[in-house]
Amino acid sequence: MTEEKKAKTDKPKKVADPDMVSIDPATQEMLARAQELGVETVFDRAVVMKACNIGAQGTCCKNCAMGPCRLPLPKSGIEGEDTRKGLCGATANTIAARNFIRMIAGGAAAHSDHGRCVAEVFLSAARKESDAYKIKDVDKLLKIAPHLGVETMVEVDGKKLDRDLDEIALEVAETALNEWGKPVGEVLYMKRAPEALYEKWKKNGVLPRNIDREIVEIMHRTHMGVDQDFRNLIKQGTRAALADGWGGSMLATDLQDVLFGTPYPLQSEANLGVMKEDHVNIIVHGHEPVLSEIIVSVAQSQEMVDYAKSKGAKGIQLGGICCTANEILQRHGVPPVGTFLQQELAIITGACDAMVVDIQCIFQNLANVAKCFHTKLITTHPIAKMEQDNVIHIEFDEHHALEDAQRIVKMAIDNFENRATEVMIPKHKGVQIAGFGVESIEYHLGGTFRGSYFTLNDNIINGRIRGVAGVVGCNNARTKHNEAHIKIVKELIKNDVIVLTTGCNGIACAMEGLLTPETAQVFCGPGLAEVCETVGIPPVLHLGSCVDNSRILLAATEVIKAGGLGNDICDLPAAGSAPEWMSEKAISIGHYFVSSGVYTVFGVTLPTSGAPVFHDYICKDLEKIYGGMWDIEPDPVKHAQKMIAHIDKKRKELGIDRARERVLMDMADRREMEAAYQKA
Ligand code: XCC
Ligand code: SF4
Repeated sequence: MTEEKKAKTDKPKKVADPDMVSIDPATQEMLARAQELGVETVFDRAVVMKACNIGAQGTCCKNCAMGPCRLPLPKSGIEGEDTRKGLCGATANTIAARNFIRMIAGGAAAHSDHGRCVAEVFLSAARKESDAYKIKDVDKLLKIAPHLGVETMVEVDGKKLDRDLDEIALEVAETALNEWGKPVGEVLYMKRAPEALYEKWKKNGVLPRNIDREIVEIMHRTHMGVDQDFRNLIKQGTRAALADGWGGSMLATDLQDVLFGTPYPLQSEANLGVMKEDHVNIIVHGHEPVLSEIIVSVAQSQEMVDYAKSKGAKGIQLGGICCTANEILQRHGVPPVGTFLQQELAIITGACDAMVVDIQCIFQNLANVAKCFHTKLITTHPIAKMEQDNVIHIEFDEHHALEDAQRIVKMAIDNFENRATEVMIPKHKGVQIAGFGVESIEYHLGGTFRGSYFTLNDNIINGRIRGVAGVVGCNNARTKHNEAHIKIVKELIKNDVIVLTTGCNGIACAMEGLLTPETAQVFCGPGLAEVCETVGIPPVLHLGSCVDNSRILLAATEVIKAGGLGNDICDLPAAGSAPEWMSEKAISIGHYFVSSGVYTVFGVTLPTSGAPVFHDYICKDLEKIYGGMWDIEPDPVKHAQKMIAHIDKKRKELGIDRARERVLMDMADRREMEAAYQKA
């Protein structure tokens, strides 16, 4: 080795500055602790490894072995004709569009395959093949059945009678499963959208035929030498994304609700501070709640609690990470221990006795971190294993789910006494109310006697609520953890925009304490504060996991149905946002929102910047087709302001912009009057 090279390798490894990479004190403390222990995390890797600029621009094609063909945008931009092309002649626009819709395929596949797995468990429950799974929410079953064309009544001797529930469940299960691969027809749930929107999709030829087919067709069309028109490519992206949002994801949400219960608001906490030093800590991480549901019930059983006590623990503390966390939060109040970027940190507390992972958003580095501690890292899904040899695989099967869960919980308890390193759990945690959904918004904003969306609509029309924002999605190690999430949400509620949240944004908001009704008085504009106070809801409503973005679509549809705010989702004073996105799922979600008529702003970056024509097409031209379009804005305040500007534009189009001015004047008038009154 030359002297020069040696000097390079001897240099101390660069690490992240905890205060610079997260706004969350618990994360900062744990990251400092990790560095003290010499355990590397994603934050450190992000400092050492830079992202590839050409990939980030979306203009690297490796769809055949004549490439990778790399087409970076020249620093000075492009004047005149864009002559960049790959070996086959593919333009930057074609390459970026192909890459973009392959991301949609990845995201739609992830959500939808999750949905399929739930549908399979649902079928085995309907067939009564499993002790662990039963139909829990009959109301929801009866509510979704008609959307799948399943009769809930039967005619016997000329009389209409309620149909047998088992029969309904079985037909729902079979029809639902068929949605993935049926040979003819279209995805049934598309008809749940407002009629105007459905007709728009039909006219543009983007109604998905079945869920799997649209994903497969993306892989075909983006294969070397097939579809080479970015407009036609994104059209297929639209079909697949719609099959995700209104198909796979919506079915996942619905069937999970029927199996495990429709969420209703409940209180919980969030952040690493929910872990307990004197308890057995079991953390479930990933997305599919089918196993974690059973783990929750097993861990809460007296038998297991007693067993934990026999091993010297005071009890069992469950926690979640990512969307598995959101699933068991919204149905059982189990607290999330953190967002996506905190997964390694949960182990570094030294108090995580088992981390049980299923699918999606799981760092392979968890295995390397777990090696430094006593933590048992358990993979549970046949499609998601890890190569490291310290990882234990306990394959989950719905037919012996109870035994699997018992084995896992017992393993965690037995591991409690193996804790070696000094435990360090940050104290920080936030209180939250979570578990909102289409049904509970109806209940809360409709009042006890009038369960409907009229009250919400009234308050939007009269301007107390300026508009509705869906703020969702991941963390991204290329940007400061949670900073954009929190700044954007605060800016929105300050301007009377009510926020619906899911995914890691929901967890971030919970950690910051934004999910409590009390927040309204501190951070909200006067109109939204008044509504929140009157009905007793937080200004930020947590609607669940990533697949539960389908709840936002349906809530928007309910708002249209209640009347007075147009007849299509694109008429609503509403906008979408993913401040710190990173996953392919986020692109699929973003695109089904755009194609459903929602102006959707992403933070960080968009992998389209290297192909200006394609970029403009999805950020401008799509609005003319679907009423929604993409945008990118890394600056959090500007990001929120763009959403608000869009909301105001829609208010104006609806002719309700003046109402809001009046409301604000009313508030000022009232204050003046109050001041005068007090002086008198
Ligand atoms: Fe994963 Fe769903 Fe993203 Fe969080 S938000 S990082 S996808 S867990 Ni959906
Ligand atoms: Fe290059 Fe075309 Fe092959 Fe892509 S498909 S790698 S652009 S030759």
